[in-house]
Amino acid sequence: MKLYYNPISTYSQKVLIAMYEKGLDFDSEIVNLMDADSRAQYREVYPLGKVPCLQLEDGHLIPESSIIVEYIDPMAKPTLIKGDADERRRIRFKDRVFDLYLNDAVVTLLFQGMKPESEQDPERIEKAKFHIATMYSFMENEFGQQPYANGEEFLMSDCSAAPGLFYAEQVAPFTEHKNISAYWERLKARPSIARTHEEAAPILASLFARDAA
Ligand SMILES: N[C@@H](CCC(=O)N[C@@H](CS)C(=O)NCC(=O)O)C(=O)O
Repeated sequence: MKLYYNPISTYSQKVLIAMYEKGLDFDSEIVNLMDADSRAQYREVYPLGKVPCLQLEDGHLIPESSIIVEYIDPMAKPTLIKGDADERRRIRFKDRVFDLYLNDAVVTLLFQGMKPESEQDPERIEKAKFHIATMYSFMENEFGQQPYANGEEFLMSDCSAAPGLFYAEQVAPFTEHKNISAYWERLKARPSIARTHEEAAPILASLFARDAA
């Protein structure tokens, strides 16, 4: 199987973390989302142009990060979506809210912050800040009671929380939330997550150097 992804993409990082946790072998192709030719070429593979996307040996495509994690979950341990129907629902719920209201909101702040102030969209910024503040309050309470998003074990929901928190350190610091901060320290200590940061670092460094030039 082959993963189309980009190391700095939050949704790609979510899938990479799951892959690395499981130690799965996969081919990969980096899609340069900043480059028009690379994007156009990738749209020949997957017309929506979104990463990540997993391609199976027979050419079949599996887009969407959560669906990819669900697909690879039975392939190797540790299992990332487990328990009875209600426990699985709770894992999927957190996966989804971390995607929609943490990850997307943080990326909105990141991209809006790269624009000159006159081109920023104050309404989008306000909405993103509201989503992040609401998520922080929810997460601070949850992580006061359990070490990981759905209890004692690292699961799919934690794969989803990590990329948003990685970028949140820059645009929506959570240092005042001691339980989220402690959770983030636990996440960063995991080899799977540290590896995604190492892979993203050179691309982020060149991006910021280019912006500063
Ligand atoms: N719901 C999708 C979201 C994927 C997504 O938005 N990926 C971003 C990168 S993090 C992307 O491909 N952006 C390029 C574009 O929208 O053209 C998932 O969970 O995989």
